Amino acid sequence: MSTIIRNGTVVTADLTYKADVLIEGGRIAAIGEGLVGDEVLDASGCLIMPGGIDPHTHLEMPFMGTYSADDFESGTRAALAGGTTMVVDFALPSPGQGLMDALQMWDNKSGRAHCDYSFHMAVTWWGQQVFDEMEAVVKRGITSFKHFMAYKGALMVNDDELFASFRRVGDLGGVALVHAENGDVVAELSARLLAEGNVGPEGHAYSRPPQVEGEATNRAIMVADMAGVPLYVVHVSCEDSHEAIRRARAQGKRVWGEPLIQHLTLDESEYFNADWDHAARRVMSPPFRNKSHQASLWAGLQSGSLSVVATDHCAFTTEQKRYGVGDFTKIPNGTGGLEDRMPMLWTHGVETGRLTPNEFVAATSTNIAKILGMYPRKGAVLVGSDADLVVWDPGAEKTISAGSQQSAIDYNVFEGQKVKGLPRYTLTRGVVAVTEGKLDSREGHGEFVAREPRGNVNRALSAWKELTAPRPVERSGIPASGV
Ligand code: DUC
Ligand code: ZN
Ligand code: ZN
Ligand code: ZN
Repeated sequence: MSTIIRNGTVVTADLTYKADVLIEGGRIAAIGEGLVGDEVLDASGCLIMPGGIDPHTHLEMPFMGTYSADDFESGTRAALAGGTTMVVDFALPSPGQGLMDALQMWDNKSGRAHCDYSFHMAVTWWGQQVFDEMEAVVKRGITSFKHFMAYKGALMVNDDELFASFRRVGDLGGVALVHAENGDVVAELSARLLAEGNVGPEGHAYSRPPQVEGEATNRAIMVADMAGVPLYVVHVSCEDSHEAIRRARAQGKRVWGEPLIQHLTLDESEYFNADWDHAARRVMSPPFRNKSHQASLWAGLQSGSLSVVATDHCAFTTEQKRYGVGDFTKIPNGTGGLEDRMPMLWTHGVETGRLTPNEFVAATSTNIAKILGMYPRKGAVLVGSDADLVVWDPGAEKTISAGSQQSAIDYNVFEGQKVKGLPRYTLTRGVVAVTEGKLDSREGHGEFVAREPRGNVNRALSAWKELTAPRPVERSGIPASGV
């Protein structure tokens, strides 16, 4: 059985052109004119783009005394409904747990996925076992390792551990990821706020000012430079961390930044809403910022200093959020966004003229496929690529509402927002999973995507090698000791 997508315009990260796309065996078999196929999908008025890749999700993750509410089943349904055809989730060993052991847990959970997926491995503690197992993890096709510089007493790693792990990742040809917030300062500020009676959700934002993110981002960049490892900074929310990334890139360092669709479109006023539930539902780390930081993130996407738009999809129900009544530090951190990322970015990015359709494709799919070593199997419209495609209708509109979403939670942080630009069809490896908002996907259809180490290094300055490859200096005339 073959499928042909007719009458559309192909839009990739660098090209826009009229062509039909023929799909056979789950892959793109031909691109051109006058092709024939068994099943015909009409793409009149639509754009044929690589399906979205969300490289930052937390599905069914044990966290802050509970589990995130969307699992691989509901989470990947939400992804497909919004035009995203692949997610990269974080395998998260609890401190002391082996990496391969954690990977087994994520393998088990992900069997229910409706679309393809891969994993990053989190390094939440350090020791010989972690060092040894990292090689086996890379051999399994997982080449990206995440480090939390926050969540003190739980997931956080200290600088000695960060440096050791970064060096190991570099030697294995992988990429280091960081959640960059200064966890010591956050813990200190949180304790003080609580002691002073600031127990509401707005306390969360006060406990994590932009400086804690800027400081940690700068530190991670410098440690990565000394370790020679490429660095990917997740959820860049403010000018302070963006500025550090911009500067590093201008110096030739291999550093990439990932803003989230939430930070691009929602701001800190959400935490001052008089409704406790409204504010708590938006508690995530880093918190939403003011409009000047938002402008900085948009500028980064336009100039290319920021590379990827993700969601950090980590959804909790209202009931779960209420664990934090009377103490904001107990509100499970996280928001949803998987289903809304592409329509929201199209609406606020392309419709407003901030981004071109090609830049939209780069930010939602192609750039991360390259960074993570899975291009052009993913993130491309090329003969031989997986037929993970979205036939995008730039004229289709809807109002976002929890009542009609795939996510398992009872609200949506974008509730009531009008979006323009939606999938007409979403295809996962050639199978039509969504037709004009109607989902017809299959649990278990998703497959694990193994990735190759890219092996690129992060050496900004030629001096780097001299300074970190020490050798003793031959000397004569050594003075007598102890005189
Ligand atoms: N931030 C969140 O808001 N949730 C999950 C983990 C994180 O870093
Ligand atoms: Zn994080
Ligand atoms: Zn995250
Ligand atoms: Zn299902």
